[in-house]
Amino acid sequence: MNQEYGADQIQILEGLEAVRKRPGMYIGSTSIRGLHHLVYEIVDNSVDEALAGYCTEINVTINEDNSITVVDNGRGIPVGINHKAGLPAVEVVFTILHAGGKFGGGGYKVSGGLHGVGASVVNALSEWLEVEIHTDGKIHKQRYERGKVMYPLKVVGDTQERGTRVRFLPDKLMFEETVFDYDTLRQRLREMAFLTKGLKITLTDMRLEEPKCREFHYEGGIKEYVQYLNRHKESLYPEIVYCEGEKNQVQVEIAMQHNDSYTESCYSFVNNITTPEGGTHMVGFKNALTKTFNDYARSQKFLKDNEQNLTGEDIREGLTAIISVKIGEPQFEGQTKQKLGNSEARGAVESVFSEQLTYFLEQNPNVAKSICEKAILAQRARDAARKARDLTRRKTALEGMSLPGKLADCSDKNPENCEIYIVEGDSAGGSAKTARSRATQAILPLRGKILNVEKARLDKILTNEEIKAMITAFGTGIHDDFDISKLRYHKIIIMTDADVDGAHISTLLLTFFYRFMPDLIKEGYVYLAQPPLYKIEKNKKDYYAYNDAELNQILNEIGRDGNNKIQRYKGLGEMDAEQLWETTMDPEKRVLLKVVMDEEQESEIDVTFNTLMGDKVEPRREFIEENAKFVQNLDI
Ligand code: TSJ
Repeated sequence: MNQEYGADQIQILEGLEAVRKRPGMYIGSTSIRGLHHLVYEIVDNSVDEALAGYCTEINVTINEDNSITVVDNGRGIPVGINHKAGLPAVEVVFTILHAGGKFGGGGYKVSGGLHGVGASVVNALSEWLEVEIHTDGKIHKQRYERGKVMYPLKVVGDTQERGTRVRFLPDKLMFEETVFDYDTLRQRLREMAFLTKGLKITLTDMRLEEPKCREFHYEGGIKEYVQYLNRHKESLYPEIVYCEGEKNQVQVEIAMQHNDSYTESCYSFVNNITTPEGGTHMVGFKNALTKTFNDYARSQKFLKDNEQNLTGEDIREGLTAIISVKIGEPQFEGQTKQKLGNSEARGAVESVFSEQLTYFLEQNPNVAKSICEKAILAQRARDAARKARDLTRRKTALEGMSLPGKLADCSDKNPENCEIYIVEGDSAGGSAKTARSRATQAILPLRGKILNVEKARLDKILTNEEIKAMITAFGTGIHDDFDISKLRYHKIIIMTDADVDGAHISTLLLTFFYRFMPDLIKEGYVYLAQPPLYKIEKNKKDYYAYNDAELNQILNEIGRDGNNKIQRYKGLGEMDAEQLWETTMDPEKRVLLKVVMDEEQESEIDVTFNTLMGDKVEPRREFIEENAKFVQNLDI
């Protein structure tokens, strides 16, 4: 190896050793989530090249050996010598830890895109990494192993193409898991494509016998994103409100459209990174939206002089929106650094959006009128809801939180030990009450279908008996009053029949939790019980199967002959208390599925729920079939 190389290299290796010592500090975690971050870290660099206007296509491949290849058709990472480091620029990118930039404050990644400083971290955490740059007719190549340079950058061939190719294999010593999930990458890459209009991104999975390939390419960018998010809903008007502009070096892009539901789905991004807690850009958007609509509604006399202003919530009822800003130096705040802090973003969004929205409303009076009318209806419903809520609040205050009559509560008062089974139907509820372990298991039977909260206004939801019963049983309150420390049970277990209706009820309940008490799901308190589908009786012994594969397995084990009696359970009601206990409720034997939610993919979860709840039947079936994706296997 080249002599002059030595001195510089030692220093460099020290840098990357720090990453290998505390990987979580640099990529957030060493779980599967951190593993996927490696890919985003590399792809971000190609997206930056696209934003700079030099790259139109990015190809991501999961190779057979679980390594990842990212190829772009940009200018190629510069191969010339960087004079400060005395090394080719590409080597600097992969071997010098960039202390500032992305890895500010708390030490973990707070900003993507625009700077491209994460490649060395990926390199440090890879068993090996190879980079190939195609430029000026030559292919330049370098290989690293666990961050160490294997040979100086060299020319390995001729090429007519232009661009950068990186292939890396995550280091098994550094990650709890090293198998990439196709769906996770697919969702994030689709999001990136929506956020970067015109950019074509492909994802190929070579691990399968028949490789899977998807292409994401949206000329309309976030306009198409809004269309996509609303795809299973009835939109209030055909147009997508869209605006784009720049002020004080903040690039602003907004797309929005109302649908006929009552829930708000506004998602914000900074430099293509989602900000689930919003921040200044979101505040700017909301301020501008509220003010512009109130001004318009007054000028058009939709609101009379003696009537109250519409609130932001009224105007955002049923709104799907994407707010995307690009900033040179984003500042992130909040515990999880998911909230934008830059004050200039608020002003920039407010000014760009107000001006263009005012113009849009003047040009599209029909759209403006539909939105105003919906907001005014929302305002009236809100008044009615407040009255209903005040009534329930006063009631609980007077009666000292009386628990619902149908609830069979448990005797233990320590929430950590307690579980509540929410059971479909009175008859199954009865069996569950007999079967349960009284000390720690409470039973709340629900009658028939529960209200679809996606399709009802707040006043109706809050007066629904089943919903009121759940709220009082949990003890947490809802919305702004929600207080998770008051939760009376640390396991909320949904128990429904193992059929399509049962799945539908489960998802109605999950939707209610997701909309009104999302922390229950985020904190991992919600579970689905798994009743068996079959009972097999042979020689006085009972076997239970939870799916068809298991049934086959059991039959293979015990022998397929005339002595088998197979019963297919059509509902919980067909089991007696003892069977219900044994198969579904006994903590020693039961299977529970934990409902999980990936906050980074919040917009996707939203869609998944909506898909199920919407009017169109086809996507609903799809969802039920895919239902398992929502949940993780637990305590088998
Ligand atoms: F950083 C990296 F290694 F992770 C990486 C960077 C990975 C991949 C797949 C692509 C890239 C990348 C970098 N693609 N394109 C670029 N472009 C530049 O680095 C570049 C090229 C030219 C100039 C210039 O000013 O001439 C500037 C830059 C930043």
